[in-house]
Parts: sequence; structure tokens; C-alpha cells
Amino acid sequence: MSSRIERMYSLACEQYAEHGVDASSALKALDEIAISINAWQGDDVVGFEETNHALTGGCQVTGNYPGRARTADEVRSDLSVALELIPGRHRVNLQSHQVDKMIPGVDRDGFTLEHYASWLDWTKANGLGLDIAPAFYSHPKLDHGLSLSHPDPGIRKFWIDHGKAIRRVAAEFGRALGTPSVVNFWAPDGYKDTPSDRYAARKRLLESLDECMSEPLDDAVELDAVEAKLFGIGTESCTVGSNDFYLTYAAKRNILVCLDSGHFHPTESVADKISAICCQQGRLLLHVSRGVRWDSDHVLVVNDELLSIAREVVAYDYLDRVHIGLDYFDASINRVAAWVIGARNMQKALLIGLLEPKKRIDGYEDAFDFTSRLALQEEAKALPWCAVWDYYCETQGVPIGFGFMDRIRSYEKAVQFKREG
Ligand code: RNT
Ligand code: ZN
Repeated sequence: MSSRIERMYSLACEQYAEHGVDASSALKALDEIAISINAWQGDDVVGFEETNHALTGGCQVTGNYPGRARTADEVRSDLSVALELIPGRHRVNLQSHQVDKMIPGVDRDGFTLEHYASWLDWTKANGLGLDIAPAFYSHPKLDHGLSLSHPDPGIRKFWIDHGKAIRRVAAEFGRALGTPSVVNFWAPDGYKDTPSDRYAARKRLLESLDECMSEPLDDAVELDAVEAKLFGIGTESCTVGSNDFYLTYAAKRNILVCLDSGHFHPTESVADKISAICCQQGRLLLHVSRGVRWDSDHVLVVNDELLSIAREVVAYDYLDRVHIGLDYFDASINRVAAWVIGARNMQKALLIGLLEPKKRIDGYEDAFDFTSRLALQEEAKALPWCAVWDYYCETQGVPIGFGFMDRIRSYEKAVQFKREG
């Protein structure tokens, strides 16, 4: 180990100790947090169904950086490089159209484990968890922008059967890997202009979801989550699955609500929602993302929003109940780098939260000394978390700082730039 990193770490430990914080326990806690990595960043949310389904449903990918993964094998190869550069042990999160292979005559409503067999083998061999989301978009059965809430029972049935199929696949993932697979339901359904009957659309969505989840599955192998969105491209006036709809739905059905940090009004604090939900409901799924103007899916940067979300996640010892997933897709930069930058930023933000002198700040709050609370919260921002982060990377055998770009440059030259189309 380089002595500079060690010296800086030990000085940082001293400084944190003066604030009553044990930096080595913070690192231990960080090391236990598995982040679910968004596999769809690797293929621009295109999937591998060997069809020409256009990308629909408001998921807008922009950019033409070379090297998009064209098969599940290529995504796994790219993910392996990313995972070499991200400290800790993590999970992989799939969109259901990221199949290993298609079986002739079988559409999404009939997907089984066979469609994902290599995903399971690969995650098992690498000690990773595996999550999955049914894709209710980019398919001709998404009609007039509607899937689970479509007025036609035949179309609804197709999507309901897809939801059911993916839950079964997930249960098999969970059983095989010994960690529950989180199934996230996000449907793009909505209206560009003012609908005449929001109620009927929501009633249909509700009934479809109930049917999707009608098969009882053990929490030890599968967990259901539902994700709302304020608006999307083409659904500016009404999203059927709004926040109020899903918050109520999740509470009544005792399932997870998924908060995507790019899916709310920009002045709304997602960080503030976490304790509000966790103090009443069991578990929570986060899709950590970065909204920029109308887009909800930029790569994570360490900004105030990310810091406050991470701080709220680690502050109250309920890490076992909050599942952290990344959700973004950027095709204008190297896609492996997008994973590495976003995941490492998530981890940095969690570490900064874990290193907060919370006991002292709590003490001031308990004494109604709000002046000292503010003063210490601000001083804490300048504590040397970076020395602790570098030490963690070093002990985990991953590159320190910008060093990870060397591996990405050599990989894109050797592998990604050789891909065509
Ligand atoms: C879309 C949702 C959803 C997607 C994935 C790709 O707005 O955030 O989670 O990002 O289905
Ligand atoms: Zn999301």
C-alpha cells in the first residue's frame, strides 16, 4: 500500500475521531452496501429481442458514442470491466428485454428463465445479486402509449402476462442466488393531452397490477416495487401511474415504492421522502438518477441532491430496508465509464453520509441549539472524506481517482470500438 494513502487515511481517522466518528466502521458499513447496477446503460435500453422494436415509452437515449453492447454477452463483458473498477460487491439490474436469447414464437408474455439462463450463471459465478424490471415499452403492444391501463382487455392481458412471467423468473433468480430479486414495475402509460377519464385509466392500471402480482411469492426470493413518474415525453398531461397512485398502492399492498430521483418536480426533495416512507412502510427502492431539465436520466454526479439522498439512506440504520438501484442511460460517453462514474459517485455520497458527525449534530438538535447544529453541519462538509475513500479503493484493489480511465481507454480500444452498429 502506498504510504501517502495510508498517512492521509490515518490523519483523516484522527480528525474524524475528534468528532466522535470512527472512519473504519464507516468503511465497513459502506462495504456492505450492494448497489444494483443498471445494465441498460450498456445497450442504450435497446434490449436483445432480435426485433426492430423502436424505443418507445418516454425513455429517451441521446448520443452516438461508439461501442454500444449488442448482445447480453457484450453487456456482461462490459459490466465485468465496470465491476473491476467499482469497489465492493454489487447487484445487476436488468430490463426484461435484455434477454440472452429469443425462443421462436415466444413473446414477452411467455418469457421464462430460459431467456435469462446465462445472466443467472454469470451472476452466480461472480457472487452478484440480480434484479429485473418488466419492460412495458418498446414493443408494438404498447398502443397509444398505453400498456397495463389500455382499455382493450387483450392488450392488458399481454402486459399482465409479461409482468407475471418476469415475477416468476425473478423468483428463480432469488432462489438460485440466495438474495431476493427486486422486480420493479414502471409503465409509461399516460396522455399527451388532458384525458377525459383519468379515473378509469387508473382503475385499469390498479386491476392489472393486482393481477400481475396475484401469484404469491416468498419475500425471501422476490420483492415487488412500483415506480411513479411526474411526466414523460408524450405523457406531459397525465401519467396514469403517478406518485399518489403508487404511494397508496404500495402502502395498501405492502410492497416497495420505488422513488426515482429524476421523476419529481425539480423543487421536490426525494431525500425528504425517504424517512417519511420508511417510518411507516417496510422497504423502499431507490432509482438514483439525475434529472436535468426535462430529462430524468443523466449519470450521477456528486451534487447536493445525491449527497442528501445518500445521507438520508445511511443516517437511521435502516439500510437493510432500502434497496439502492442506479437508473440512467447516456450514449454520449463511454458506457462503461458511465457505470463506473455513477456507481462510484453513489458510493462516495454514501461514505460522506456515513462519516457525518451525526451524534454531535443530534446532540445540538436535542438541546435546541440550532446555531451549533448548522455550524457543525457546515464544518462537516470540509472533513477529509476523500482520504477515506482513496484508502477504501486501495484496500479493495480498484484504481484510485481518475486512474480508472486507463482501463476504460484500453478496453474501448481493444473491444468496444471494434463493434459495429
Ligand atoms: C423510466 C423509469 C424506468 C426506466 C427503465 C429503463 O422513466 O425510470 O425505471 O428508467 O425502465
Ligand atoms: Zn427509474
